[in-house]
Amino acid sequence: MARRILFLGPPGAGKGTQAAMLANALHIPHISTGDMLRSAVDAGTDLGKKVESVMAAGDLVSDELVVAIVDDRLDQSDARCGYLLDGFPRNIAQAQALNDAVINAIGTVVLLEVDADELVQRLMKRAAEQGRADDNEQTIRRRLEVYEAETSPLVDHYGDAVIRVDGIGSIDEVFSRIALVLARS
Ligand code: B4P
Repeated sequence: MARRILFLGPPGAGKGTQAAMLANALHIPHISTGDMLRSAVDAGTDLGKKVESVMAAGDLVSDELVVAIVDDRLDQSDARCGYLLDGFPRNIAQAQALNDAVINAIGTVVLLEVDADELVQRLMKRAAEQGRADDNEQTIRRRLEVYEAETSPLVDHYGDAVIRVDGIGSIDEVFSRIALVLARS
């Protein structure tokens, strides 16, 4: 059966980390809008030039740009047998912009829950280790505000499809929790 899974959660909750592991285990593509946008910035493409300053400020890239790259990605043949969406949709407008067939096909929404102190700690640690442009204290606070205002309403939007998973613990512990709830769903 094709699995179509969506990962929700605040910045630093472990979406990217867990989504990559789960997609690998399920042999489905891991579609991360954050990764696609960072690649565009690194490659200096027209898209990258348009989004660089927005991402560095911790704001959301325009819905039009993001929906277009996701639409293109979902049209690729490897996405026919399922996919894991990480970081998309980021607001209700993006959720509504996906066509009905895609929205109806999303079977499971995994919501990773982590408290704000731990989120800031993780992202500051990554800032020290990797130096991502949007991992600095001011931008991290902005990203958390944007999550609360724009993204958290998606939890109600997806209603019964949402499975809450405690995101505190080691990466392997969190992965085991996700695998368990998915096996039951
Ligand atoms: P994303 O790339 O989606 O970044 P993020 O929400 O900050 O989370 P990320 O996946 O990187 O971190 P994770 O929680 O895995 O977005 C970046 C930017 O792109 C956005 O701010 C926006 O500008 C733009 N963007 C992306 N999608 C968009 C969209 N749809 N619409 C508009 N704009 C969009 O991990 C964080 C850290 O925690 C890592 O260092 C990890 O190693 C660590 N960690 C993970 N699990 C842990 C654990 N269990 N214990 C301890 N540390 C852990």
